[in-house]
Amino acid sequence: MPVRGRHDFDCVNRVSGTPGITIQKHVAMEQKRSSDADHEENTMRLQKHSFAAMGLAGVLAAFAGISVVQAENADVTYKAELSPLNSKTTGSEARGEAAFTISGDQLTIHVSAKGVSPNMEHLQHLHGFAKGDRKSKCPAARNDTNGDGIIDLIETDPVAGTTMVPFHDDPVSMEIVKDTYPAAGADGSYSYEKTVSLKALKDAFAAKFPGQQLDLDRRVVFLHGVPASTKLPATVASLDNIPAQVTLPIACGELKKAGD
Ligand SMILES: [Cu+2]
Repeated sequence: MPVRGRHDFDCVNRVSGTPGITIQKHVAMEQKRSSDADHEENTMRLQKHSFAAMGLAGVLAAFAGISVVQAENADVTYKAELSPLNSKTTGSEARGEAAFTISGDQLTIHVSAKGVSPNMEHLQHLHGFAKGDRKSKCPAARNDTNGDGIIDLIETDPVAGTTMVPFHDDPVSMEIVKDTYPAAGADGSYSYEKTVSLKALKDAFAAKFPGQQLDLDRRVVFLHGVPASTKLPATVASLDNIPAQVTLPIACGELKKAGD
């Protein structure tokens, strides 16, 4: 089978420093193998190449007209591309992606970030308007209303709204002040993933923001935080007694339903 032959080549090539010799040996061995052994090997290869296999399955299904059925049962995903904010202050361009995948009652929240201050926790939230049906936007330079060169958390309110859902170890708690937000490694990156009950989160959301629904496609995701040692002008505002370094917005992205 030509497809299997191709996989053999790929696998050997990846693990071998001298692909030419190994491939020859491999092919020779392969020819001697019984069909049982072949079957077992094929199963392993299929697992290794499951992405490729899924891609092919998807294409085949589309041609067979099964795609319509798949679309009805498919997961719904909302995504935001996170772009840097206040990079002059942070000294690096924080970027990333936030994805919310709904599958039945399961909502899986995934945030990946890079270019953030290393070795520290980063607050990350869903922000939005607690009143009306306004769509949030990420702030721009013009939202630095006091002209101190920094868009602080309070200055994001008029365009993005308020802090709504925390992405730490327990989003359903809706507790914003918590020390279980993800921490970046020494390389200034992190990956956060949490699955919650969609119903539980919707209920908690409605209880905290009466008259509002989660409405992911009109919300934004913010990442926050620079090291405590970062010098900030006294004009940089924060929430309550939280140091401005902790809440400083470093990246933002507007959520869109995937495929829209
Ligand atoms: Cu926030």
